Amino acid sequence: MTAVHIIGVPTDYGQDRRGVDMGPSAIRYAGLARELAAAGVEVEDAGDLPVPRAEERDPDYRTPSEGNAKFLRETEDVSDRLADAVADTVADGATPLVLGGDHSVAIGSLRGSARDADVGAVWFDAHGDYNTPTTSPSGNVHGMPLAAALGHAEWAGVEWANAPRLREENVVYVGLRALDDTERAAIRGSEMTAYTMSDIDERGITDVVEAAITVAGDGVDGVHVSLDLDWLDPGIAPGVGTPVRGGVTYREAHYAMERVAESDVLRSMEVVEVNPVLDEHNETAELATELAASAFGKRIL
Ligand code: 6HN
Ligand code: MN
Ligand code: MN
Ligand code: MN
Repeated sequence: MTAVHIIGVPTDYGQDRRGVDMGPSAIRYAGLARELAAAGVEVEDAGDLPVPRAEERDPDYRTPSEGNAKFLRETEDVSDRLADAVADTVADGATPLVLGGDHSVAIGSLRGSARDADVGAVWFDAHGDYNTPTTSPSGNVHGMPLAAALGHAEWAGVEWANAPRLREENVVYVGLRALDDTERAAIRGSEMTAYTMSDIDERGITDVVEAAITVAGDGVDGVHVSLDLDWLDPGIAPGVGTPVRGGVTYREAHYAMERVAESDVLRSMEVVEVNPVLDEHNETAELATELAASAFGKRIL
C-alpha cells in the first residue's frame, strides 16, 4: 500500500495577493485525508512546517546581489526545512504530498526530492515560474521556483535553491498560457519540454499528458508533480492569486492526474496557490483535494 505523508507549508511570501498561507487548512477542511483514504493509500498528516508570518518580516530586506526577489531569506529558511522533510519522507518509503502556500515552496520540494535520486518534473501551471531576481517583473518568488531549482542564470550555484539531480531534459510544462517575455526566451533556450494550452487544444489532454510523463520519467528514478491550481480555468478554480483565462477543464485535470497515478512514477507532489480569501465556498480547495486523490489512484470504477 502506498504511504502518503502530508506536509503543509503555509507560506505567503512568494506573491502579492495575501491569503495563500491558508491553503493547507482549506485543503484539509475539504477532506484531503478522507479522499486519499478512498484512493486506497495510507495517509499520515505531518502537520505544517512552522512559517513565520509575513507581517513579522521585511519583504525588502535583501542585499544588492539578491536583486528584486522579495522575502528571499525567509524563502531560503523554509526551503531548507522543507527539503529535509521531503528527503526524509522519501527515505522512509513514503510519498510526500506538500500543500502550499505559494509556488515558492517548490524550491524546497524539488531540492529534497532530488537529493538522493535523479528526478524529473511535470509542471501543471498557467505560468512558467522561470524568472530570476533580475528578470522578474514582480519580485515575487512564486514566479521563480523552476529557474531556482534548475540553477538557471543568477540561480546558478545558489546552493539552497538548486535541486542537485534534476535536469532540464526531464522537466515538462503542461498547459502554459502566460509567460513574461524574458521568461519565454529563457524557456525556448532551455532543454525543457513545454506544452502550451494550444498543444492541448490540438493534440488533446491524453496525448500531451502521456508525452509529458514519458519525457519527465525518461532515465530517472521518479517524477515530481507540481500542481498549481491556476493551471485550471478560473471558472472552476477561482481561488488563486494569479488567474489566467483559458485553462484546463475539470475532466481534463482529473484525467491528467489519473494518468499520473497509472504511470506509477510519482516520487513527490505538491499542490499550491490555493487562496481561500479569493475562493468561492472553498471550491478551489475541494478541487485540489479531489485532484490529489486522483493522482494517488482514486478511480471512478
Ligand atoms: N505562479 N510571471 C509572473 C511573475 O510575477 O513572475 C507571474 C508568476 C505566477 C507564479 O502562479 O506560481
Ligand atoms: Mn506556479
Ligand atoms: Mn501559476
Ligand atoms: Mn541555508
